[in-house]
Amino acid sequence: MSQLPLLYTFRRCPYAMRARMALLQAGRAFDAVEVSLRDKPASLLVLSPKATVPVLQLPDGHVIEESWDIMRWAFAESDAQGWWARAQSPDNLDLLQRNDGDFKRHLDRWKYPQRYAGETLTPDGHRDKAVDALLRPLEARLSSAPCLGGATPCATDVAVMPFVRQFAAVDPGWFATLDLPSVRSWLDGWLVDPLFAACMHKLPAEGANRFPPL
Ligand SMILES: N[C@@H](CCC(=O)N[C@@H](CS)C(=O)NCC(=O)O)C(=O)O
Repeated sequence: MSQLPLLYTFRRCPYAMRARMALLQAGRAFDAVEVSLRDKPASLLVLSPKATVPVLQLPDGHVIEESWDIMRWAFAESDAQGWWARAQSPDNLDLLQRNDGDFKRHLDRWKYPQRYAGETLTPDGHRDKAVDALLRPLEARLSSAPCLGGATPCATDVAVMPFVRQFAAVDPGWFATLDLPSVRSWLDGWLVDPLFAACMHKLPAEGANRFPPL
């Protein structure tokens, strides 16, 4: 087994993006396997029968199966800049819950209506619910500080950003018309941030590869 932690990841998965950004920001070296969600490797299924990504296998064999828990592990050894500590405020935990709960649920039902037959809301109804669930409270927060961590980012920024990015990309023309100026400039900043660029490194399709550090 690898002497480094081994991350099973999928480049375009927002949960995996948040895990990769946390590992990179915390300076944790890791190997990574790019997973095809249609053809998951047997080694992943053995480690984690629920078979979602990201999954982190530690050198001692311990397995972490949830993205937020991987982020917690990433910052556990050293959190000199308070990325993890500042993510524990009630406001930030509330945003995380909104993101992973109602926002994600409505986003999926807007983006992939064919997967959700029998919904009472229309796809656009889900889109609007997603705005109310996360983007309005996010706008309120970001209108008084540039980041969810305050003057500098925290773990909540990188936990939420990949999902807002996904939402914005469904219909960029419509997103641009929303009265969410602070969310838009926060997102635009993240899209050109070196941490985000580093987390989007393209891995070879095969095997475990050292993930390049920040
Ligand atoms: N609660 C999990 C959710 C992870 C998740 O749902 N990942 C998606 C990819 S974005 C997945 O692996 N889905 C399984 C599949 O598509 O087979 C976490 O936070 O890590």
